Amino acid sequence: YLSNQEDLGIVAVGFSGGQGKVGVDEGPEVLIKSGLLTQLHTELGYNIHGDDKVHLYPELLPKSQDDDPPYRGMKNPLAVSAVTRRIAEQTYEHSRQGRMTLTLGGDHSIAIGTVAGVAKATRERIGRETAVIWVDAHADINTPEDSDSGNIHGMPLAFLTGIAKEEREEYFGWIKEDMRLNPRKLVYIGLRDVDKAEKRILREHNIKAFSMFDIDRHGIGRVVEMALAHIGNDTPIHLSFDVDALDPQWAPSTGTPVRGGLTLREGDYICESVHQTGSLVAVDLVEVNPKLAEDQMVGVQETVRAGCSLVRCALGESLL
Ligand code: B3U
Ligand code: MN
Ligand code: MN
Repeated sequence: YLSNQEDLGIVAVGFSGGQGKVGVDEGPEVLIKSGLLTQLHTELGYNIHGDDKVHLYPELLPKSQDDDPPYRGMKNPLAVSAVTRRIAEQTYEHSRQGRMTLTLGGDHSIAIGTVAGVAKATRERIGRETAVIWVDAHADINTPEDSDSGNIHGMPLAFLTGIAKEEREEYFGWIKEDMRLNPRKLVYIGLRDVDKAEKRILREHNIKAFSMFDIDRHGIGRVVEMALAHIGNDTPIHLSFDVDALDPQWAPSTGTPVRGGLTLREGDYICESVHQTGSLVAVDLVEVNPKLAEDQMVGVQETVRAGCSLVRCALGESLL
């Protein structure tokens, strides 16, 4: 194992500034209230580190929208940059100590912090580059200039890989070389809503991506096998799971649902397989928004159950 299997560092991030819909900041609270951390402790035997309180980072947020005007077309750039910088410190601290690191979001912009912090810690701890498996309906690799929405949750991988460049510290210039993700170590699973400019980036940088088409064609078993083969053995893996990778049938309570997604079993299978490698060092679960669902009660409950299942599978529930 590339992380200590007894110790789990938790970062619960109540943050929604990477996109426009309120409610995703309540995701971690709902996941925790449903008993997720208790299950991880009592059923899977992890020692839980880090406060179980949800971080809202009020001291880092600009006083008003007027204090955080768009920059290069990005919305809430100062807030997202400051919060993700702090998250990077939190995940770095857990990961440096060899803990498996679990981050509950929040929108997917928070992965700027989680990936940066874990990448730096893993470089220092075992001298290796971390690979990222990004499970998502979307590619989240828009540069600010390419983005139609200006939402930073559609950009994290552009900043993490260095494809989007920025000098100013307060606008993600804090992401230094030792925090970066090598584009060759990035693999996607589940894509089905990718912008034109993002497709060009994936092609130009030769980034490995398995879309829903590939899953239909080869089956989830073969796709995961190919994804892991691309990463290679003994490479630390950070699994960043956007709940919208699942079909809205399983996870309706999310900001940008896209039909034709993964079944819950396919999602769980990805998580189980990644756990089984023994190389997992960090997991993110993001974009659970309890305020969004056609049928509020049923939809939220289903999404939360699905999210908890994914996390438990990634942390070893299915091992016999
Ligand atoms: N690619 C679009 C849409 C999107 C990305 N991530 C989500 N939605 N969740 C964008 O806004 O960049
Ligand atoms: Mn995403
Ligand atoms: Mn998504």
